[in-house]
Amino acid sequence: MEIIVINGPNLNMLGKREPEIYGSLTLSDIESFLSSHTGSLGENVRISFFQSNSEGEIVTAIQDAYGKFDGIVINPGAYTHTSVAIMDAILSTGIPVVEVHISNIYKREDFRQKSFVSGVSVGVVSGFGAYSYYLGLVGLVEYLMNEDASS
Ligand code: CA2
Repeated sequence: MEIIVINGPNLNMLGKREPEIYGSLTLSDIESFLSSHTGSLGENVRISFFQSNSEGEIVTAIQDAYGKFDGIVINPGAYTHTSVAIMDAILSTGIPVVEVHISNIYKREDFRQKSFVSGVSVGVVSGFGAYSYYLGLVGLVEYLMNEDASS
């Protein structure tokens, strides 16, 4: 089972600024944590990573995932709240997606409480810090295993 974890704009700055909101781990720390824990989710689970600050590059990464990846964990960053293009890319590939957020977007400003991605996702994890990525990954693997079993 091939999973890609996609991170959107400014998430490459994790651990460098605003630790009170986004924690002290860097994106590379989070990716290492996920890589070292995929084995416990099943011996056939493999994980890849992609980050971009550009909406178009994220759309292309989602399109390119078609035929290569079984599922996507995505933190679209601020594009969560604005991007019809990312929503359409997810719909166009039909790849199961789990949306994750470090902060609880529903406890923050009004503009963060709208997500274009939630409605095209299998599920959403928000507010558990860096651990949201792991919880999202566990949920996605479970979803894909059940999907396999029922097809
Ligand atoms: O909570 C999340 O994971 C967010 O997706 C993070 C986005 C924000 O726009 C979303 O509303 C919620 C922002 C990521 C910015 O990351 C930074 C990391 C370090 C320093 C500054 C920003």
